[in-house]
Amino acid sequence: MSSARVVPLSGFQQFDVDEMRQRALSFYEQMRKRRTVRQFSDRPVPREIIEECVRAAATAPSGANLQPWHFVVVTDPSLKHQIRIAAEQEEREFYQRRAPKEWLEALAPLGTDEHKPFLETAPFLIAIFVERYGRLPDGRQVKHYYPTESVGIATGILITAIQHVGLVSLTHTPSPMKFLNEILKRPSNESCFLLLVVGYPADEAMVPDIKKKPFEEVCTFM
Ligand code: IYR
Repeated sequence: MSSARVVPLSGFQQFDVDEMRQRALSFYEQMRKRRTVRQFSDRPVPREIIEECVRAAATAPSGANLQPWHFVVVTDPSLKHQIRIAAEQEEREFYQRRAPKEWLEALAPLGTDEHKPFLETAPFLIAIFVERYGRLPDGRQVKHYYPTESVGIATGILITAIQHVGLVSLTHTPSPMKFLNEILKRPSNESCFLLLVVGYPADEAMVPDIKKKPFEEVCTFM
């Protein structure tokens, strides 16, 4: 017999098929407008907006419900400055030396380079950490299951929530990201999954002219 403690499913919403169709369409219409933005305004965003978005992210399903994530929301200008300096140093290495030609060619349509001023301009940097394993108060390790997948799902929800409230984000992946553990004082069982830059777009923001693959290419019904 299962030893799971269960409660009735509550809060599940059902809609008639016409309304489902309408909702599916309008959600798609909203999501297709999402663009990754690299030019941010310094216009402030109330902290509670970001807090609710992170709360939404932390509802994500996770391996054995162990919730192997930690979100560090950075607003302090001196921390942002340190992050920018360290990220640009890694990125210079990447663009000038480490990146193979093939990778640079794949990035060319995005117009990215080692300059990351948005790390100081945007009001929020959210460093999303994966807990590779958990730690009990006595220091013993707890195995985590599918931590990367779990944090990937939570991050997707976070990006969606940010779009939903009328802000933009940039999924930034300075590589390697170890410096974020040091600057943000995170323990060694955590590694940074992604640095999400969040705020309003700059008035003059431009985005690359890129397209999503056609539906038929990304989905098969069988
Ligand atoms: N981390 C670098 C390079 C970069 C890599 C990928 I894959 C991108 O989709 C975009 C950029 C940077 O942030 O510039």
